[in-house]
Amino acid sequence: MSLNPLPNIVQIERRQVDTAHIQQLDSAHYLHPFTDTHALAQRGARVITRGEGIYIWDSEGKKILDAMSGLWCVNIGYGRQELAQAAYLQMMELPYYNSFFNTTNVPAVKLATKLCALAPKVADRSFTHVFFSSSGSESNDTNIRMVRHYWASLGQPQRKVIIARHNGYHGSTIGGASLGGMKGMHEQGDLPIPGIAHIDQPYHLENALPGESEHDFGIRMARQLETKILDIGADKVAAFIGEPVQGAGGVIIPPASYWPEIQRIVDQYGILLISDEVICAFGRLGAWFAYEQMGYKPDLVTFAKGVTSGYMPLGGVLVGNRVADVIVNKGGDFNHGYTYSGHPVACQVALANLEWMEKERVVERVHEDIAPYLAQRFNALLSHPLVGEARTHGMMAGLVLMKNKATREMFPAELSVGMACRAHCFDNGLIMRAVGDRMIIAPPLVMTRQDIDTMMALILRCLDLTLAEAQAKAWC
Ligand code: PXG
Repeated sequence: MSLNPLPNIVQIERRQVDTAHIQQLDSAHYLHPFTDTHALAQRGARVITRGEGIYIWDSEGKKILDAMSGLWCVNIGYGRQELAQAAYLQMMELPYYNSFFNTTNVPAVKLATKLCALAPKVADRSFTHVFFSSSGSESNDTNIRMVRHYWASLGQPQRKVIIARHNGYHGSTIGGASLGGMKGMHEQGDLPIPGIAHIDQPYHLENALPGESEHDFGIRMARQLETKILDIGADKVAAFIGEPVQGAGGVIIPPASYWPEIQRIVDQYGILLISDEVICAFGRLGAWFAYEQMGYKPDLVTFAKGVTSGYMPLGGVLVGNRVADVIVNKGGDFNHGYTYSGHPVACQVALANLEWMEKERVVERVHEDIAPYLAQRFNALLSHPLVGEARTHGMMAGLVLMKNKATREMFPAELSVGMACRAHCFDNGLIMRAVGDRMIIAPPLVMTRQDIDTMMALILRCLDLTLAEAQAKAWC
C-alpha cells in the first residue's frame, strides 16, 4: 500500500489563541481533573499551546521550563517527530482494531515482546506476558482483577485482600483510588472498596521515631506489612502493591532497607507483589524498570506514562512467570479487557519512543551522568535557609520547605507555603509541583547538564522569592 505523503510537521502553522475566549469556554464547559471548578473560573486556566524539548509555551507566549515532564511522563521532551510520524503512518495503515475474538495486531505484539525483553530477570522471576490498557488507573484495575483471578484459579478464591500504603497513588478509578492511600480521594464516595487495606508509608521525616535511623525505620515500616497480613489472616491476602519511589505522594524515597524486607515478607506468606512503576519505569530512575535496583522481584509491574513519553495514552501490566503460568495454563477465559487494549497507534508510538530512547542511550545517560549531576546540584539546595531536606533518586527530586531548619519546625499547613513557592515558580517560567510543603520535580530525562544548571538557577531564584515573601508576611 502506498501511503499519503507526511505533512511537514515543523511547518504546521502555529494556532493563534484568544486566551480570554478559550478561558471563558474552558470554565463554561470543561471539568478539569482534581480541580475546584468554581475557583478556577475566577482566575482562568493557563492555556498551554506548544512544547519543544524541555519547554512549553502558554497562549500569551510565556516560555516555561517543564521540570515535571508534563505529569511525570514526557520523558523524551516535546516535539519528537519520530513519534508523530509513527502515529501518522500507523493511522493510515490501521488506526484501530481490537484484540478480542481471536484477533491481534502487529504493533501490540511487537510492543509486548519488546517490554518482556526490557524487563530484567531477577532470580526466578522473568516477565513473559503483557496486558494492555490506556492508563495507569486502568492497569491497576487490571491488577485487582488479575490477582483475584489468579488465586481463584489456584482454588483459593478467599484470597482477595490487597494491601497498599497510605499516601500511595495508584490512580483515580474506583479500583485505583481504593488502592491509593489519598485521604481526600477516599472521602469522596466511600472508598476504599472492600478488600483493600493500607499500611504506613516509609517517609522518614514524618513517620520515624525520634533518633530512629533510616535503616531501622525502613525495616519497621516494612514489618507493618507482616502485622497487617497476620491481622487479616495470611490465607485471605492476595497481594501487596507499592510504588518503588512514591511520586504523587511527594517523591518519598524509601530507605534502602525497605524493599528487601517487603520481599522477605511477601515470600514468607506467599502473597503476590505488584510494583506500580507508572512513574518509575522507562528510565526515570536510571533503569528500564525500577524493581531490580530497589532490591525486589515483583510478580506484576504496572506501567503507563513513560512508555509513550505521554505522546499517546497507553498503560498495561507486565505479568511475571509465576502469574502468567496460572493465567495461561489454568485460568481459562479471563473476563476482562478494554476497547483500547493493545491499541495499534498507541503501541506503535510506544515502539518509536523506546527505539528513540535506545538510539540516544537515554537510560544509560540518566544512570551514568545526568541523575548523578542532578543529585549533586539538588542536594546543594540544603544550604538555602528555607530547605530542610533535599533528596533525589534518579530523575525524581523533592525538597522540604521548613520554618526553622535547626529545630525542624514546619510551617503551619494553612499558610500553604508550598503553593506560594509554586506560584513564584510559574511566574518565573518554571513548573515545579507542591505537595504540601514538599516541592518536587521530575524533569525530562533528555536534559543536559546545562539544562540542569538553568533549572537549578530558576529553583534558587524561586526559593529566594518564597523566603522574601515569608519574611515580609512574618511567616518565619
Ligand atoms: N500509578 C501511579 C504510580 C501513578 O503515578 C497512576 C497509577 C494512574 O495513572 P493514570 O494514567 O490513570 O493517571 C499514576 C498517575 C500527581 C499526579 O498529582 C500523578 C499521577 C496522575 C495524576 C496526578 O502527581 N500519576
